[in-house]
Amino acid sequence: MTRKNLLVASLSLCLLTYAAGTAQATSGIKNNWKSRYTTACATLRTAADHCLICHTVPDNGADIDNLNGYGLLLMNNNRNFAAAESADSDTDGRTNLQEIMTDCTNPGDATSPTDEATWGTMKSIYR
Ligand SMILES: [Ca+2]
Ligand SMILES: [Ca+2]
Repeated sequence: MTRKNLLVASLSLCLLTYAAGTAQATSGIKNNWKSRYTTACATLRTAADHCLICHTVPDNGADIDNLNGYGLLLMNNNRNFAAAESADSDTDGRTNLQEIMTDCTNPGDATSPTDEATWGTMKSIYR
């Protein structure tokens, strides 16, 4: 193996190792989030799979430049979910925990619609 080939092989190995480490870190917090909120609605669990609970750009969880308010709060609290639950990160009038566990809305997006029927909607169907 020539010296040049050895250098190319070493650089490739370094890049692969870095990429694997980055992917592992981002899937770690996604899995931790889904483990904590096991009964969160399917819409939010899918959003978590694509990094959209904490980021504004899908599938780009390694980039902290696109964190939303909820993602920033988690980052500043060392990824402590409990510490972020009582806050209203997107200032839409609902706490992060309420959005995740009750309303099925994104805690980092003030305009996220819910796909879960509210009690008022259900009552109006049966009137
Ligand atoms: Ca909120
Ligand atoms: Ca929201």
